[in-house]
Amino acid sequence: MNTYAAVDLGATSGRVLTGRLAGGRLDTTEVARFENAPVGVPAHGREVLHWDVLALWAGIRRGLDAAHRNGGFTSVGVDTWAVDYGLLDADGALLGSPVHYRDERTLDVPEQFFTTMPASDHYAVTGAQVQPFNTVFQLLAAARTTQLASAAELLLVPDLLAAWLSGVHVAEVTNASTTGLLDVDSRSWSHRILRHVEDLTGSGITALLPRLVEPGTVLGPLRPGLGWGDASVVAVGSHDTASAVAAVPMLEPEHAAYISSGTWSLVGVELPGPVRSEPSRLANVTNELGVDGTVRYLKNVAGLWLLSESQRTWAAQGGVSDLAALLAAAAHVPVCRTVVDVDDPAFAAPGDIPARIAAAASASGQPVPDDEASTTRCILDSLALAYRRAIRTVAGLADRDVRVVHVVGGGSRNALLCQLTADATGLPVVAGPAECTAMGNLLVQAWAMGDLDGGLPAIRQVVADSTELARWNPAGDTTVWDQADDRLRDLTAARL
Ligand code: LRH
Repeated sequence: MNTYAAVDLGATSGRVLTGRLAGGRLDTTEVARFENAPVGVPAHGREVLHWDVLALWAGIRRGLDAAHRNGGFTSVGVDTWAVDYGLLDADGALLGSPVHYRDERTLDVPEQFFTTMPASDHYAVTGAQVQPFNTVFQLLAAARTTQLASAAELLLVPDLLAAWLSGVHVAEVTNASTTGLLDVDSRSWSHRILRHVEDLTGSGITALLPRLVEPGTVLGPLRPGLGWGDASVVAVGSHDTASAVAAVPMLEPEHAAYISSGTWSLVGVELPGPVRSEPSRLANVTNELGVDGTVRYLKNVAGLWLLSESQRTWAAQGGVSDLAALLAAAAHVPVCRTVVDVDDPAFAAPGDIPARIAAAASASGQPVPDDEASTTRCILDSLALAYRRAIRTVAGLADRDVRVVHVVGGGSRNALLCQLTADATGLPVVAGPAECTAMGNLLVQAWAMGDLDGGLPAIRQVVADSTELARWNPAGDTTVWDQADDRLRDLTAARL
């Protein structure tokens, strides 16, 4: 029987899990978990935020050592967050640690880029949302320094790690679709966009990019010498959100919306093809590529990072920072007393989120959350409201009749947030699995290794049969949410 190993790296932690299929169920075991902490390094006259990719590689090696000792594994796949990359020289040596997408180097780049190419032209090709951190903007920022000049190859982070495991250099397409360089129709690099970026930067970006592969491609055996045998390295949905969406237990995908709830909340629907209408572009909805030829039509909404970053602040200040205690206290705070726009750029950078929330509340004339409980409640109410808005936007633009909301990822364990999401949307919420990303990673391997037939429906059936799902019914009356939404609309309009 095959054993699959999933390397699943999130923005705050990484883990290695193993999984086996037995009787139509997936049994998983977490064999290692390690921290993923960004590191600031002085450069260009400021502090540049990097990922510590060598520490991550060390954590992965420890995890796969443990998996090897616990009975071994026959295949392995890697997924991580999107958009970030490492540059390699002509000998394959890594040129510095990848820059973190939350680094500020790209803040002014999209605006400049769109003076050279209409945003509607870019969206017509890529279907990609505009986020300052998209790879295309990172490359334009990198081109202001000498960084690109010595590079021979660019590998997105999960592809870099898969290359270190297998020696095979590719770009897996689900993650490549977050770069802003891909043609979403043909699922291939867009030569038009690449030529444009080359003209702007004077550097040969096209030559840096490896060949694309679809998820489910077996790249080859592990490099000899790693000490874990000759397991196959599989390109899974290497974008963590693609792996998560592949495993959302949607039994009727055409009537379901999903929220992949972790550091970010990725809120969307699954479609057979992209939507690139003008209203879709203006709503900044993205068309990311999914497993099995699908499109993930979704919006990036801020996520539980707002809460974890607040917990970090409270811990440093000697306040209450335990999640269970915070949620228990937040449950007693009246609903929607204070709501903020969770996607306000003011909340994007690491730091004192509670102070920024208090400032936003005060600036908008709402009660100022002045303790941990009321700040936590403000974050959760505001997230639920943002989910409601994103689901309505996405469903409207894709002409979908959404009847159920699936919440997966760490946030699916947050009972208060799930109930608030049901109440705000007026829809039932099905919560779980929490380890959806890792399950999607493992089950795409099962599919690639020939152990599972039937693509996504088969993967989702296994997830549904392997997980205890929780169901949250909406309260019914959404008046308080309608009013809060009006209030927030005014606030957002004021900001824009
Ligand atoms: C979630 C995620 C998301 C991206 C962001 C950079 O982890 O991959 O889908 O937009 O990180």
